[in-house]
Amino acid sequence: MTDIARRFPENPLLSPKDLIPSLEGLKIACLLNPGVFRFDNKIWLLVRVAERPEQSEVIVSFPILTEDGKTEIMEIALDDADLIATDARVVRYKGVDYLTTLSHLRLLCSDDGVKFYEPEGYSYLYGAGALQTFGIEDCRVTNLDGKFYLTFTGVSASGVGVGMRTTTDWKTFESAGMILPPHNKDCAIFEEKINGMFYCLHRPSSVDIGGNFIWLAQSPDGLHWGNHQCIVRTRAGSWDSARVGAGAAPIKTEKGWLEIYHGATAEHRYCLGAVLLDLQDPSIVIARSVDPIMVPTEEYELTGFFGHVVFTNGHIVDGDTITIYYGAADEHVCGAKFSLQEIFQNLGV
Ligand code: MAN
Repeated sequence: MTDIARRFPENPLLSPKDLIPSLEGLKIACLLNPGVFRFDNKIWLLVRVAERPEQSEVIVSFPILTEDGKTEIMEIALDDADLIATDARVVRYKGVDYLTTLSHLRLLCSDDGVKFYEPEGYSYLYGAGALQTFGIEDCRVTNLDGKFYLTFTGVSASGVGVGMRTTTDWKTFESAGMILPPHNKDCAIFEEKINGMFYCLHRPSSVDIGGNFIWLAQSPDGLHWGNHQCIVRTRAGSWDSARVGAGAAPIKTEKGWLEIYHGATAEHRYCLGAVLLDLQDPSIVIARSVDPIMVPTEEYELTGFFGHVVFTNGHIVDGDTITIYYGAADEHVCGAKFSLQEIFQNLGV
């Protein structure tokens, strides 16, 4: 038994029907991949809300943002010879790639970690400017020295990169623009500095030579990143053969920094595994899961907007228990608990 996740019996915790769309004329297609943090004695999710108009049988339609923040709807006839629509998530039209949904981020909170609600007085976070016109996605939330660092995927026709905003009160935000240029995503900043330096994991994609690997970078200020090192590569024939990417910020343990990451095959099956990094020098990989710690097995993970996916970018830690919140089939938000000791067993440490 390699799947050691204890799924919440209440799963899915949140589904598209549970929230109202941000705009009249749009429907929530997916609710997924939340960043997770503690604040004000509550557990919070910063959920990715992916929207589009109700779809018809003859046209595909999706929202995009203008550079000054207005929402426009693109409509393309499904029989248009210039349209390639084979992936639920992306379409290609006249040689340009578009996302089929537009994502923003929304705050929800909970007292028990199971029932989440939208608190009053907090705004939605939308894509802003030329590099986020196709939305913002999959935010990691790092709490470092009393400041929250939000690192998320910013998408536009110029590419997919890592945007960052910071906040201390979740009401006012400072934008640092794009901190890692395309193609890059899955960026998680460590919640402690090491020898005075910020560290992050990130996932550039190299098209011709290389691949979709997890990299480590350092920064003196959290804005300017250098000393990039490739630390986790895909493994041929394995559950993580086509893509690997970091989940949320690494968890500091006595054995090292524990990172829960996702691995995918060429067929787009997403599982979770773990990797243990040296406490003083996180470029040193101490151990890595041979078998995944979580595999899509439940109905809500196998079928949905994009099936056979478990994907996490947020967790909370309480002693031996790690509670991850995860996107299931790119459509629902679910929860699962892991024992740290059982993850160490999976890692053989
Ligand atoms: C991939 C998927 C999508 C996502 C885009 C852009 O296609 O992860 O869910 O919207 O990349 O990040």
